Parts: sequence; structure tokens; C-alpha cells
Amino acid sequence: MNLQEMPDEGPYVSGDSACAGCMASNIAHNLLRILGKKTIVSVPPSCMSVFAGTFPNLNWNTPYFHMQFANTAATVTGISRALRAQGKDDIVVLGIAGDGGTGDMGLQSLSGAAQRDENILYICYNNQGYENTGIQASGMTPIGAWSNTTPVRNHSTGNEYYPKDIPRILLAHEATYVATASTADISDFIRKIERAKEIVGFRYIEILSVCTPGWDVKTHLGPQLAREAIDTGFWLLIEYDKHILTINHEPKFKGLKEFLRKQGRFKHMTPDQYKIMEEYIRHKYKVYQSLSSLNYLQ
Ligand SMILES: Cc1ncc(C[n+]2csc(CCOP(=O)(O)OP(=O)(O)O)c2C)c(N)n1
Repeated sequence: MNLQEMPDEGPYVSGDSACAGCMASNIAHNLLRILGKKTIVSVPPSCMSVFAGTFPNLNWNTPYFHMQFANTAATVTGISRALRAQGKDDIVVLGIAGDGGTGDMGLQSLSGAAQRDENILYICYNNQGYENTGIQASGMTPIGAWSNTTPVRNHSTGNEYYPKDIPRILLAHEATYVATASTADISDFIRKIERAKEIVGFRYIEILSVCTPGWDVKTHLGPQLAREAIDTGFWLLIEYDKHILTINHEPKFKGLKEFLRKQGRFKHMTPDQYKIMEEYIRHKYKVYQSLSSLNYLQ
């Protein structure tokens, strides 16, 4: 399927109450345009559960479950096994969670599902913070970023810690399919969702999701920032399929400072902080580059 072949509407229907410029809403639309109607969706507490999942105003024209914060992978595991017991093998069982619900609260159930190779598709829309509850830092917030729990005052200069890299954690599980994606590269996005749809087993895709209030950016800037994120190396597009890791988009490693300066959450950063961010981005790229030369389970 290419962009022209995608149906205009999928079973995620228009009219959610997401913030202006929210890319998570855009991700949900595009995801369901590709996956289609034979999908069962589960979303834990998050922006998405609020802007699209409050009964009776659901935007999901599919069976939909809302569960507790830590349970996404466990819930979809149960649904997937129940379908298997009924002999139904043509339904995508989809869990969608934010970065907090994935990398912090939901990490243990995600790890268990990956290790047991449960037949689920898990999407993390990574907006790099606990945004729904008022912009708190998560374990996946970038180093240096402002948030309400990583303030910029009294000698504090934003988030002090490196973010967790969940794809790399899942590679250590020898997970069946792991990828990162961005709607800024829509062909890559479509290809990965279609690939994940056809595979049986554990599939994880993490998608960068610009959050206009959380990143403190103008509401029209989402698509541009998403594009700059992959070009600067801030968001690396990778894919781990059949135990082979590929980097799908070569970053230019240029314009990082300009990219960061467009975002209020980074505007306080000192030259030393830019350097730390730059070094981290190059370090991460090198780690993936070295992993991409391995093919150790073949
Ligand atoms: C056990 C538990 N702790 C805290 C909350 C409150 N809570 C609801 S949504 C949320 C933030 C979710 O962050 P994330 O998963 O990153 O998704 P986002 O809001 O950014 O879309 C929190 C802390 C909760 N619902 N359950």
C-alpha cells in the first residue's frame, strides 16, 4: 500500500478532542487506515484514552478496551489468547500506550509479552513525557528537557537523565519485530505497519509523537519537527526483523541546535547541554550501527 492507496478513513473516526497539532491523534488515524476494521484496540490511561476513548464518545469504530496503566501488554495478551482459543487468526490485537505507560509503568508486562512472543501488536506513541497529567518527565524524556518535574530554576536545568531506549531493551529479548517510525516518513511508516500486520508473534513499533503543549511548540510545527527529528538524528528510524537490525534513514546530524531551539522545553539549554545531547545522539547511532552488523541468530 502507498499513500494514495490508503483509504481516506479508517476505523478511527474523526472528531477526537486532542489538542491542536497533536500528532498522537494523527498517528491513530493513519495506523487504523492501514490496519483496517479487523482490529481490537486497548489503550491505558494516557492522552489517547482521554481524547478518543471516553464513553460514549469513542473514536474507535472497533472493539475497544480501556485498562489500568501497567497492563497494556497483559490485556492484549489475554485478548490474543482468547481469540486463538476460538480459532480466530485474522484479527489484529493492538495495544497503544504513551511512553510512560510503555517504558515506566507498563515495562514489566511488555517485557513478559516480548519474551513469550505473544501474538500482539504494541504501539508506543512516544511524546516524551507524561503529558496527559500536565507534562511530567517520564523515563523517556530527553536529557535537558524542561517539564513540570524537571524545572528550569534554582540551579535546575531540566531533565538530568538519559532516556530509556525501549527498542534496545526489546532487542535484548530477541523480540520478533521491533521498529521505530515517524509519520514524517510516511512510506517507511506504512511499510512497517503493514509488515507488523502480517507477522505472527510479538511486534513493537515506537512512533515519535510531537506534543504541542508538552514540547511548548506552535501548533502548526508538528510535521516540520517530526521531519527535523529524523534528519538531525534526534529520532532514529530502525527496524529489527528476522533478527536483523537495519537503520532505515541516515541522519545528516545537522541543524540539531536549531531544531531544539524551536521547542520551548529546550530553549534554556546551555552550550554544554547541547553538547551532551549531540554526543548522546551520536552514541546511540553508533550503538545501532554496531548492532546492525550482527546477525547472530541466523
Ligand atoms: C497507576 C496509575 N498512576 C497514575 C495514573 C495517572 N495518569 C493517568 S494518564 C498519566 C500519564 C500518562 O503518560 P503517558 O503514558 O506517557 O501518556 P501521555 O499522557 O503522554 O499520552 C498518568 C500519570 C493512573 N491513571 N494510574
